[in-house]
Amino acid sequence: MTRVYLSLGSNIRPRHHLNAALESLNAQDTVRLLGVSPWYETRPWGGIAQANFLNLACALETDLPPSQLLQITQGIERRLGRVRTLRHGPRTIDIDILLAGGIRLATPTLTIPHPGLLERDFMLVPLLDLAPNARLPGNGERLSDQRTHLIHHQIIRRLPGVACAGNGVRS
Ligand code: PH2
Ligand code: MG
Ligand code: MG
Repeated sequence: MTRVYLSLGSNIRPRHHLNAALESLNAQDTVRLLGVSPWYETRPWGGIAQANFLNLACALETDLPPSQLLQITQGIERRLGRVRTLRHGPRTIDIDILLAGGIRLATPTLTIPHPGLLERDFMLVPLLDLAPNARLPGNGERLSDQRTHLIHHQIIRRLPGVACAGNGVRS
């Protein structure tokens, strides 16, 4: 089993699409959803004027290799109406793989750890909520030590009323 952390984001009916994506992940036979971070309202990163996002992270366990997990997450994105028009533009749902156990991977379609993880607060901060002791594969650096090196600070606020369902997630 591999412990995987995903980053989810949406700025088109974000509450609806994030809930729908989490339900779809939970409904997969091949993955076990372990926990969901608090939800964050974030300013758009990437230089395009667009609506604010909601971002969160979730933890799951799976036996699937990352390439097959990507097929699943892209299937969910398609079903939730994701249309790839503008790079970094508005989206109903974006599901990115942040970490997958001790795996390091760089292919044309998938890079793990996600290249934005150490730069964008909306990826790192929810992950640390879920997994405060998480480490980077390879050098084993603690992700919590990387927080001061973030370059993109998009988080506006943590949404109230959505508790961190870290139910049994150990990192
Ligand atoms: N995703 C993007 C582009 N910009 N900005 C925020 N705040 N959150 C995102 O998830 C996001 C973004 C491309 O994946
Ligand atoms: Mg993304
Ligand atoms: Mg993506």
